[in-house]
Amino acid sequence: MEELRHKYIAAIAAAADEVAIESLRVQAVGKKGEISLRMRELGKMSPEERQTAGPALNALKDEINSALAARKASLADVALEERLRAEWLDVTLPGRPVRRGTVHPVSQVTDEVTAIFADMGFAVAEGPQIETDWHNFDALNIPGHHPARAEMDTFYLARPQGANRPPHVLRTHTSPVQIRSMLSEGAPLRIICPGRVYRSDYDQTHTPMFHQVEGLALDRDITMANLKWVLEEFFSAYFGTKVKTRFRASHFPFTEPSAEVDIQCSWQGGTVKVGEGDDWLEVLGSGMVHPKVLAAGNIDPNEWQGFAFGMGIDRIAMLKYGIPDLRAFFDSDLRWLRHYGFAALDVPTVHGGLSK
Ligand code: 2NM
Repeated sequence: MEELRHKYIAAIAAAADEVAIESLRVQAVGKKGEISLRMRELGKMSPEERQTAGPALNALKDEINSALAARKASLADVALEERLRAEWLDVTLPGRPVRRGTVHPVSQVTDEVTAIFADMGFAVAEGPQIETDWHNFDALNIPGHHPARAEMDTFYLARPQGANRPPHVLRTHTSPVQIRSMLSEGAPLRIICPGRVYRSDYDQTHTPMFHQVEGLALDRDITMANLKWVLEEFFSAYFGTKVKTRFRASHFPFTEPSAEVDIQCSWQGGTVKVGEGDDWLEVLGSGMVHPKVLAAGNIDPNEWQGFAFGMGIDRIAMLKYGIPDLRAFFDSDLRWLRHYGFAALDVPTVHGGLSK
């Protein structure tokens, strides 16, 4: 019995895993195990022998069972210790930084401009970037021989000879959107039209695709005075300081009279500052919508009149945010985008202050 006890206690202590423990359990205290076989032999013993052997076998069985359970528990402890060591994690380490994209200055400024004009009751209208030459030119009183229509300024879409559709162009301004709005909404009307426009031109200050915002206000009694107030209100809100404007007589086919608008600025060490000084910077074209343009938009020029204006978004973005090179706007250089881009939550609102 002492031999049995020794053999199993030593084997259990040496068991390396649960499989070994289970096999020892079957071998020692299983139904056909050694202890069970010995217990079956109790019947053949004399009553005296059985009196001592019975309790001793039971005690041994209990002892082996406890040793098995203890070994099992200690193996589990070792396994847990090993996992804790291997899967150790420093939860106090800083997170890995996630590189976020930025909002392009053109998008930011478009949102700023939209917020300011929305505050003055202008809705946003959008339209196709591929236009018929009627919407882009004829409806705007730009005749067939006008230089703006020449191949060199306008991107014409290929049209097979004898094709059964009008010539199409990449829009050269967003005015065709205003023609479409006149036709679909009628008067009165107060809209701005921001978007991409295309002209075949590429140098220091021109890219073949750029961004414009045009405005249109039609009612029975709109005048140039309303235009001047709206523009001064706009520039002051946009630049975050009172900005004077200067109107110079000009000429556009789609407005009569027409004016180019300058904003007050100063030059210091090669950088321009808006809203101070006594220099002027040309930023905008405008005028009273030509009666022929109203008529093309199916609006009666004897009943309605209004102002329109157009300016470059890229240009006013450069002025406000001190961006020196227009062409870099469209290079998609990540270093440039990270430098001049805006945080996604830097959302412009009139009440929140537009300039930061
Ligand atoms: C400009 C300058 C002057 C203009 C005119 C119109 C329309 F469609 F209503 F007639 N929209 N925009 C306009 C007028 C645009 O850009 C320099």
